[in-house]
Amino acid sequence: MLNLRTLAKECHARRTTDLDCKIFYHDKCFDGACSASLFMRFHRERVKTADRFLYHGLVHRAGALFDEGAFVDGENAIVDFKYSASPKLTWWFDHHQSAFLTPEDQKHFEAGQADGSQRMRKFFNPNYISCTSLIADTAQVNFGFDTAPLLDLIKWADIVDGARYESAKSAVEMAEPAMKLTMIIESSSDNNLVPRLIPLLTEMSLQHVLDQPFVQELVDPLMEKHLAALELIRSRATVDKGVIAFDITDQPTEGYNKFIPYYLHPDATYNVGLSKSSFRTKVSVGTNPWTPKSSEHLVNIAAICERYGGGGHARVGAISFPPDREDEARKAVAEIVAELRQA
Ligand SMILES: [Mn+2]
Repeated sequence: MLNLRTLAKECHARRTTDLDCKIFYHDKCFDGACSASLFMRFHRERVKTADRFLYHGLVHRAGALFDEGAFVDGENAIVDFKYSASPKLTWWFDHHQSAFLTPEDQKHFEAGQADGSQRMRKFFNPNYISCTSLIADTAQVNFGFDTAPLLDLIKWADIVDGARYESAKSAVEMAEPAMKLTMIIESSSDNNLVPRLIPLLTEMSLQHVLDQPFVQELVDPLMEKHLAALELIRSRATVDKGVIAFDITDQPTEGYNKFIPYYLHPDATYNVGLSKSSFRTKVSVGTNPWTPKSSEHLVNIAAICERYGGGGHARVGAISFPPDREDEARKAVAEIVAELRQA
């Protein structure tokens, strides 16, 4: 059966002369979906070497992140996700502080920049709030790409990825279309949803994307789940010395609005949450985006998460453990909570 299927695939590959560009993007992430969409439009308008675009979501998990076999023979692009030293990787854009899984990966990237061979193909800048804005600026400056029709998308990618919401209230009550789309992207368990959204995000307004029937039908049930998560976290969260901690591993979830803790406890500075989904136990560590504390008084969250094999940004990060390693995850939570309470 397997052989037949492989054979059928090979025959298909030989028949087709289409040039594929496969875009690997940070899955379950608004910026990841916007990055994939913007990259696709830039490639279609300015690079013009692909007949067909394919989309493949990537998530952080314990162990290997990339399956070498997923790369295609045409062009492969990774956006808003960690670097791969694979010779099959054509394009790479990332803005995460923890962009390299290993020092070898970083050396490989730096060698391509130093000899100039990859300088117009692989781009890393952790100063960008969103990967979408990194791709937009890079495409405009280096390739003459017109970003004018996409300014609203870029603005919202920055707001969402940079957690630059006006208030915890606006982030949790989600009146704006970008926030409802974020909720849908972060919590959908349908692997086909984001690949359907990606081509639309650079073609129509966010409101228009939200109004699509296949999107709209997801809103009400997710709002109900969102309110249930709000109540669950309300019942579990404890606050001590400015650090919120909660454990909802007994109620597996594919994601929750990460501003709920600050909505419930606006005076807290940090939040450490332990949750569980089908494929991982996740420790989420965050800084209250509305804290009055200045950045020099805040702890670097990426540095903490990296010590446990996770990563992220200065203000927010995460660590993934295999689903059956809850004990290790719980130990990490206790240590991180203690460290943040002392900070
Ligand atoms: Mn991002």
